Amino acid sequence: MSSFDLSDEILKKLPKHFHFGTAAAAYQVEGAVNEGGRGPSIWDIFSSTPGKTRNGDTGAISVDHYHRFTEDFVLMRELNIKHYRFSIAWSRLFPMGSGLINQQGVDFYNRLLDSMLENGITPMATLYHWDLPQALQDLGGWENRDTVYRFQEYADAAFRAFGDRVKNWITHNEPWCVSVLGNLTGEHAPGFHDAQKALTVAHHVLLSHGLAVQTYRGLNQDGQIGITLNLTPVYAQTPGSDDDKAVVINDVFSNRWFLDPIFKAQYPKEMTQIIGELKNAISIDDLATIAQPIDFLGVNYYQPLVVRYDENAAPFYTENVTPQDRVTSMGWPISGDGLRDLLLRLQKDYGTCPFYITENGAAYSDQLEQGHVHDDERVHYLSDHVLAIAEAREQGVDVRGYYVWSFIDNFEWAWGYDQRFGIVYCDYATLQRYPKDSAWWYAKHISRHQNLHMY
Ligand code: GCO
Repeated sequence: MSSFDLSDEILKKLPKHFHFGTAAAAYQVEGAVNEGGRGPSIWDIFSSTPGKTRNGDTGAISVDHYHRFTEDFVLMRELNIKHYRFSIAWSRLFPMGSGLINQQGVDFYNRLLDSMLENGITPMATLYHWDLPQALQDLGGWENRDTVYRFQEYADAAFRAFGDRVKNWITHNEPWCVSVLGNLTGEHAPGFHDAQKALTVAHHVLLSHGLAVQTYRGLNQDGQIGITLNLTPVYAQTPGSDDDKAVVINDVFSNRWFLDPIFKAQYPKEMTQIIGELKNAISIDDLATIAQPIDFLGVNYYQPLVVRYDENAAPFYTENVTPQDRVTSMGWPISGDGLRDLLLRLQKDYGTCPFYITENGAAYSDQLEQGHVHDDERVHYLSDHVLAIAEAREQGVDVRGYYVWSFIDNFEWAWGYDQRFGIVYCDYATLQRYPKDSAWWYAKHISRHQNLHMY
């Protein structure tokens, strides 16, 4: 028994059908970028542009999940993991972003899904995890309203092809990152530095979400659909002072920019002061389309934010003062309480909605020693965050699942292969997989949870 083991009492607070899963994304794990008729995505182009990723790393091979998925699902089964969140690469189904469907791409995901199901693993599929077909970027990407309709067609094709086996759908992963990292800070593909672009892209991504939900409803499939946002609780350094203004600003920028249109059919009025006015992109019915009822909200949570107000601080008069005493190797502060607070806040401000924690996890500088990785810090991290979910449930929040990011170490975007988030270690020289101690910890908790709910 390790000091990070959760008690039976805690585990019992998670209901019988609670999803204990892991998550990944196509470009981060698949590799095989030139196989099966796949077209290039913006991440192929971005990562192979000098200076954009650590060590010039790309996802061209990654962990070769494209060829090794059976091995990965067998290992998942050995680790008692019965839920897997993966993403579909748009450019495998539509190499040019639209037009005729590429049957080889459909066949690949058919094989992937069949293998998952044979191993007793329930899929949760994300339609867009940042890999826009480059052919659509060449026409303006998400800044071009046409991309919204191309996404709707792609979503329709995916629902029709895979909806018999996929009952859990996520339209988009983290539109904030798509907009801000891709178009304002330029850290991610396509790499622009333009606030107006970021606003327009966010709006179009949200609109495409609403249209995809409508399309899904129209097909009458027996599944559920939602969206995944990256969210963070924001705290004032000194509550009751000017720092409260900094909280409002950061909360609008990090959370409400996406939550308000989805749940309330409006943008926060403070948006205009914070990053500018959304010009020309909105048509009259857009907000109603964006606010389609969803079956669940996917929450990606990694870290909290503590801020203070400073009149001279650019760009938003706020300074991040989050304590840095316990951080992961990404430099992200660790707080399980932050996840509990975030869930309570979502329930309070946006009403009762089923939640899945669609990503949570941590990177550490893991060392492979004789086939083992002793990643106590990650075990500690996971334990704190599962506990936070149990606490939120106890206070009435309907959290239905927890997906660890990630199953296996993989291509961490601009960080390349420098950051390891997996509960399974990948030796990139041999592509051999080694479950870390955290994987065994997770396996043990899943099986204990199952046994507690046997009757
Ligand atoms: C995310 C990303 C993941 C990252 C993870 C760690 O949705 O933010 O989906 O792709 O790898 O968050 O940074």
